[in-house]
Amino acid sequence: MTKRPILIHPDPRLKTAATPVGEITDEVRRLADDMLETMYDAPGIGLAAPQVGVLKRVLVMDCVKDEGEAPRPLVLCDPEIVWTSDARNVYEEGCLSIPDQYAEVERPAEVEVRWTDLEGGARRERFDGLWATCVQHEIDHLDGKLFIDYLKPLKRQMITRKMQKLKREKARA
Ligand code: K1U
Ligand code: ZN
Repeated sequence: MTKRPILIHPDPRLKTAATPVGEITDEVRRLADDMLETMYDAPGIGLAAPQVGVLKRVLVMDCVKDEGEAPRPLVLCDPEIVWTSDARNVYEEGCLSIPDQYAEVERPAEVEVRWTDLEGGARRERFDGLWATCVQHEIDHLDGKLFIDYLKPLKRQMITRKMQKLKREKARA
């Protein structure tokens, strides 16, 4: 397992729709392993392949919060939302590609998702709470969408400028 660098917004790869993985190969399994290592190290509760510069439809997540509870790493290849609840939920989201910036985003409270697992099996599960928020945030990444795209233009612009400054400073260091 290798930790990979996480792209920081703005980057054209974060605005590009990723392509389906199709068949599960060793390369996809290696990518998923690296993404889990990168996510846990960050630390984060989710990560999508475009965030590590790979434009493939793969995401990982683990929203287990309690210290005493066993981790539940999930790898979703080619995920599709097949049902959303009418009920909606507001959560203050963050993003590993937009460090230290948080904003409230409203999304469906529950979603049902279909995906392919690392053994090539078809999976389907209903998510709620933080899991539902996280899986929608990660599928947005696969479609080239960021949580700041839900914000008013002025707020989005302000965050983008902060990130440009951060990237300039990092490049100089
Ligand atoms: O996709 C990402 O950038 C990861 C992001 C996922 C996410 C967070 C909040 C709402 C929706 C999706 C993160 O993991 S940001 C870091 C974070 O939320 C966190 C970090 C440590 C402990 C608990 C949460
Ligand atoms: Zn994100």
